[in-house]
This record gives sequence, structure tokens and C-alpha cells, in this order.
Amino acid sequence: MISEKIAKSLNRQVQLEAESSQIYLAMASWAEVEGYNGTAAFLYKHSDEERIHMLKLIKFINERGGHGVIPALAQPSLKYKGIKPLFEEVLSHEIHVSGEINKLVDICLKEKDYTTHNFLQWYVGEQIEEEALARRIIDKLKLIGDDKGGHYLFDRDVTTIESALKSEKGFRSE
Ligand code: OFO
Repeated sequence: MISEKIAKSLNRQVQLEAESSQIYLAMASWAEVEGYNGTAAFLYKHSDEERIHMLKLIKFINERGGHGVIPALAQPSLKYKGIKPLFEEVLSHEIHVSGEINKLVDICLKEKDYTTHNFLQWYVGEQIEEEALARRIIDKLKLIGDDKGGHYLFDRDVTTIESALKSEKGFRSE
């Protein structure tokens, strides 16, 4: 059984994961309209993954005697200044999410809720991977600069950056 405090904190994280999914969905739609189809596919997939992160939390809260609350969501940005600013926004969002996960871990330790603490380790690992991926993508975009051909190739290959990073760092493959 989780305490009310833990349930409330986990539900805040449910909201954050739902917001992440919504933001990446808006980014995907913008990228698709702009003709960046590879980037759109990458972001649609990430939006789906964030929804799974949210579901995992809802199910955990419910299994542990709490109530996973489905949040109302704010309208995300509709437009982005370009692919690089978009991915910079992804990185700063992921850094924010990592900070919130760390706060949650801290609350669990203070509350001596070792079960939830253990459950959250998956999210700790996930955030390391997601920050690393966003940084890797931004590094590539810095190399490309304003080169149009480079942007074309980036968009064609962006989905392979993730698998390359995972095999190089030994990250999980799901
Ligand atoms: Fe849920 O991993 Fe990003 O935010």
C-alpha cells in the first residue's frame, strides 16, 4: 500500500509523462507538415513511449492501493523555429523530467517506501538514455549547421541514431 503522499507525487509524474507525450506529438505533427518525415516518425514513436511511461505509473499506483489520476493537459506549442531548436527543447524538457524523477526518488527514501523506490529505478535509467539521445542528436545538428543536404540526410537517418547509441552504450533495447 502506498501512502497518500507517495500517490500524490506519483500522480504528478503521471501528469508530466502525459505532457511529454503531448508535447512530442505536437512536435511530430509540426515536423511532418514541414516535410521532415523521418523526424516526425522519430517523435511519434517517442510520444507513444511517453504514453507507456504514464500507463506504467497509473497501473503501479492502482496496484498499490492508490488511484492513478488521468490529468487535463495544456495545449503544447504548435510551431517550432527549426529542427535544432526543437531538439533543444526536447533536451531541456528531459532534463526537467529527470529532476522530477530524482525528487520522487528522494521522497520515497524519506518516506521509507522501498517498493516505489525500486519501481522508480526504471525511470532513472530511462532518463539517462533519453538525455543522452537528445544530446547526441543536437551534436549532429551542430555539425550540420545550415547545410540543406545535411538536414536531408539527418532526417533520413535520425531513427538510426537511437539504435546506434543503444548498442554503443549498452542501453536497453526496448
Ligand atoms: Fe518518460 O521519459 Fe522522457 O520524459
